[in-house]
Amino acid sequence: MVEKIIHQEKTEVVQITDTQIDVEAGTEEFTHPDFTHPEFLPQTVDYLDMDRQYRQLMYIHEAAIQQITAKLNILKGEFQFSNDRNPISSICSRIKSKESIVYKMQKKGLPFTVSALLANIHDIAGVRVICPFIQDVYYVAQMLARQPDIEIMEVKDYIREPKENGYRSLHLIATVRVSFSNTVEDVPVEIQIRTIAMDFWASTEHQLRYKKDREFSEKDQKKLRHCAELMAKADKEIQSLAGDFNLEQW
Ligand code: 0O2
Repeated sequence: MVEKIIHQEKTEVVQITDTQIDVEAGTEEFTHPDFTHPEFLPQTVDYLDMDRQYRQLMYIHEAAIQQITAKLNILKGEFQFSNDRNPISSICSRIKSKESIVYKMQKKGLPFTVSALLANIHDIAGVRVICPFIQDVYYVAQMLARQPDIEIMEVKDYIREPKENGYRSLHLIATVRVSFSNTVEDVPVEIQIRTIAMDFWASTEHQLRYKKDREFSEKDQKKLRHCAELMAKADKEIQSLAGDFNLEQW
């Protein structure tokens, strides 16, 4: 059942259904709001090492995180008193580290300029939502898409189509409207939504991946993929148990 269709300007139609999210993305590139407006960022030199400029940028994204997190906490709180159970287990967030930004820009072959950063890196602000059941993941995405000041720009459904290494998660790139003293800006945030089992796998895999003195062998990768399959199987069985117990679904 199609719950909501969001028509975005010119290029995209995002359809959110009970069990899936489809995006037909157009060919135009994602256009970032103009954070370089003189009200915000004095455009003296367009280099990332301009400390003040960089800190201002991070502040704008931090504000967007606060906005999304507040919305999610309000939804979580609402479920606490009005329902038997909660589709949100926990919420966490991070601002992408400078090292991670530089690494990603290098990987994409981008020049180290503010404009290249804003046009190409959309996960400076990141929020992660952990849910008990797979169905909750899509429900949380629907709730966010229904918010009037949030626009879903892009959906990557790594649950329906897991990454080759076994990674599963629903990723949304959304903009959230943030009011500052002189302007209102739609700031991009990457929202990762996944189950407890998916998060267990991703968090441990992340730790292993960043263990610098050991490379993943073919055998390690196979083991990890196997663990991801086990998590996926557990998620499916738990979801079916939820049905057997008539646990509230949305
Ligand atoms: P960190 O430390 O979270 O900043 P794109 O943004 O489309 O140009 P990208 O960044 O590959 O390309 O997008 P994608 O696939 O949506 O991944 C973004 C984030 O998802 C990653 O951020 C991770 O947080 C998470 N992620 C993606 N794949 C994996 C994976 O295989 N394992 C784990 N544990 N996490 C993953 P960063 O920038 O890699 O890191």
